[in-house]
Amino acid sequence: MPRVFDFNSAIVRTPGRSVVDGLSASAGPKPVYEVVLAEHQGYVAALRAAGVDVTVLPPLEAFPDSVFVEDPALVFAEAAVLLRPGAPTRIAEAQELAPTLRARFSTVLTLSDGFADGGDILVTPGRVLIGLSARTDEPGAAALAKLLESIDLESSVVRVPRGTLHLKTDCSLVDEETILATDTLARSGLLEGYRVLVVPDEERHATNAIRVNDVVFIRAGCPQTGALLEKHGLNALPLPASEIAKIDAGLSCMSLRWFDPPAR
Ligand code: CIR
Repeated sequence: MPRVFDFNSAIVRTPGRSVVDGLSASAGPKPVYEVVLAEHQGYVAALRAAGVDVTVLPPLEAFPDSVFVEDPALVFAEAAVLLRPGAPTRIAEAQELAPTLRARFSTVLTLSDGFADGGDILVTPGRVLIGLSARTDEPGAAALAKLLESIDLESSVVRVPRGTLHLKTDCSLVDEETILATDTLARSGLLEGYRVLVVPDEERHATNAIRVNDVVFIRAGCPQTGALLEKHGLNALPLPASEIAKIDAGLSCMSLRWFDPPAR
């Protein structure tokens, strides 16, 4: 039985040159295209080294944030869900992904109400957390909970602390019962029932990690988080992501990952 972080398949999208105009909540410097591309290539190589078959989609210049394929869709072994991203410049990214998902999943559900970004969805064993944020609203969360129920997935709706882009900006699942999180999220009560590893404040950007099979990808330059995970018996793999961080992104956003059961 595969664990929720066992993946053998992933979809990514090569960043276009327009990625430098990706959305950002701050007025800081724009990312440098070549460095974003190098970070993306390192990420794809790490997924492949972890045993994942990666499909690389071509860049979409009309959508600066389309490299962050996690936001317009959700994927599970049993089905895919096309979402409605909450940023007006991103909503049409879902239809760009639709043909690829339809070719891989026999069931592709479509969110028809409200807005929801994949970055707000944390999949844990037995429960999917749906975060309400500036991108995911109540109608979107309620419609998504219904779709998940139709594929036998239980969910709970939680409120993401104000000022946090997505639920997974501040947390990630690192084993069946453990979540790596910021202190703010740990104190919010929203992770009740899980063991929480709190990242030191100066490394708060390390919380957007991803567990892929037996490795946890974390952002490079976060040694305390690496040590925290190692102490917990986990294998941390640091990956450069400081350039995509300039447009508010982290490691989970750059792929859709699932376990494709071998044909019987
Ligand atoms: C955005 O604001 O939509 C992009 N610049 C960053 C998206 C990051 N996605 C994620 O955390 N799932």
